[in-house]
Amino acid sequence: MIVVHHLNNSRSQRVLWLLEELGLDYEVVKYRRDPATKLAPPELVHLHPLGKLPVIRDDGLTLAESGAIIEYLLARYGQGRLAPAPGSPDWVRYVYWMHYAEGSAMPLLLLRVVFDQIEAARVPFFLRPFTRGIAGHVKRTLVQPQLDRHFDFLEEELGASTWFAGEQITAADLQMSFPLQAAAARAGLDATRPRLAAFLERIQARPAWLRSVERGGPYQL
Ligand SMILES: N[C@@H](CCC(=O)N[C@@H](CS)C(=O)NCC(=O)O)C(=O)O
Repeated sequence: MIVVHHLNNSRSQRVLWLLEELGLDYEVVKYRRDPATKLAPPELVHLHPLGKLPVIRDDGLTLAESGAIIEYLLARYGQGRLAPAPGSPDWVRYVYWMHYAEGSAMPLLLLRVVFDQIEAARVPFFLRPFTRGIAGHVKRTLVQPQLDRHFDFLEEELGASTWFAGEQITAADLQMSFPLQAAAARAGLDATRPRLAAFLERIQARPAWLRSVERGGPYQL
């Protein structure tokens, strides 16, 4: 039986979603973020040295990294579902978006979260103008312009096809769900990018997505 170690409000939601799309049996072991720090519980290092989720266990294997988990599950159980035919033009786009999600989008979004935290940090009053000023400046001049450029690019790409890798939903769309949901929750992605807004509505209306939220618990980024 596949076991998914799942953290609330996190990337591991897309692993549950994938398993629901594939109609596979699985078990969920739930962990909760610390309400103050938002970090995962420290005992996770016994599961994987990096202490991050998702992690799955399957047939004696322990595997971390959501992209690797998705590729593993599809290779082992996908039977050709949720991926374009290898070598096809859609497949090249599929590979691109599978990597883009964690390789390009998430680092920038994390930067935004870090500078938001620095801006809001409780520091001695005489330091506040400096921390706020510097964080605000970096966000305005460096982080947000980059994010906006990515949002424009993504909006444009969804003009070329219904899903990120063609006319059928693929695991690349599942992998892209988290950065886009995070961007909508925390980085200014809104209805001014209507294709991205429609993408988010479309995925969150899928029966398999809704079942994954029932299994994993409330999802609120
Ligand atoms: N690139 C990794 C990132 C894993 C990751 O950072 N997971 C977050 C959840 S979204 C986590 O475990 N955060 C809790 C913590 O850092 O303590 C993946 O895609 O699986």
